[in-house]
Amino acid sequence: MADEALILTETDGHVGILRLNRPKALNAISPDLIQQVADQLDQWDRDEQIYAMVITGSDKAFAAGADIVDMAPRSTMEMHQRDQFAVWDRVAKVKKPIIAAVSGFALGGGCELMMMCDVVIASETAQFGQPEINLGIIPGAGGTQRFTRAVGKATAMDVILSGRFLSAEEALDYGLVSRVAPADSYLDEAIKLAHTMAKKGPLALQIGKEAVNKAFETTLGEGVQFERRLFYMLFSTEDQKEGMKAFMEKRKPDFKAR
Ligand code: DAK
Repeated sequence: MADEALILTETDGHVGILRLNRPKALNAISPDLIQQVADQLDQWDRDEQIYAMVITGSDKAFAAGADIVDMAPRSTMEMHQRDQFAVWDRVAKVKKPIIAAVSGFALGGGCELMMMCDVVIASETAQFGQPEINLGIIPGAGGTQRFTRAVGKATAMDVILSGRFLSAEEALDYGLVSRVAPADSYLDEAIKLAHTMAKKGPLALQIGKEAVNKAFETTLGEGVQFERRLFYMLFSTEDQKEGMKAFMEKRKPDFKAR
């Protein structure tokens, strides 16, 4: 029998939906799995018909971390030679918006993958953590940085140094996720949000994502200058002309990603 696919994908209008599919291992992220995720997201990023993406897992686990069984025997040089960071980093470089629809465990690399997305919609059953400390390591795919930027130092230290999990409600309070939805509708809500985004100007979506992400990389003054240049740039697009014309003509805009 052929191996089960590690990811399942579908498109719904202008939205790409990717499901992590190693349910028996709680979607533990093996090198092959993250490679396939990055390849698929890159493909949709280049696809002119896709405007927004959703990543999800199973109801029990978004992903319980990088694959511990795969990592356990590795030497320092093996980890170095495989340079797995490069493939993880590709997820954070996707230009189009990505919504994570998270249920059950989002731990370690699973939480890090989620934090590379732009919006997180959590099921009320979701649990979040960076429990690498239990394994004698620390987060390796940006967890110490992105988790800290999301929740602040006090909570980041509490969670990362103890290995404890946050509930969905805590994650919402701390700003790690943007919404909590009932267990039977979190995915629908994420897809609905992706469709809402997909109705906007696709170029403005990408530029808006780039501008918000810049806030984590620069000073306020430089960030505002960066925003201003991107703002001017959008006045060279047909979508800006169409968006403002449609407003004045009291009709819905017909954006063309041009
Ligand atoms: N890796 C491999 N298998 C895993 C796994 C993981 N992270 N998490 C769960 N599984 C497997 C279990 O071994 C078990 O397999 P079988 O025994 O059935 O064969 C199956 O999934 C079901 O798990 P449990 O029986 O343990 O289920 P429970 O409901 O009792 O417990 C749990 C659920 C999530 C609390 C528990 O499974 C657990 O503690 N899992 C490990 C969580 C964890 O420590 N995560 C952090 C892993 S370290 C890097 C990039 C990223 C990273 C590192 C480097 N580079 C770019 C180089 C990230 C590192 C990590 O994420």
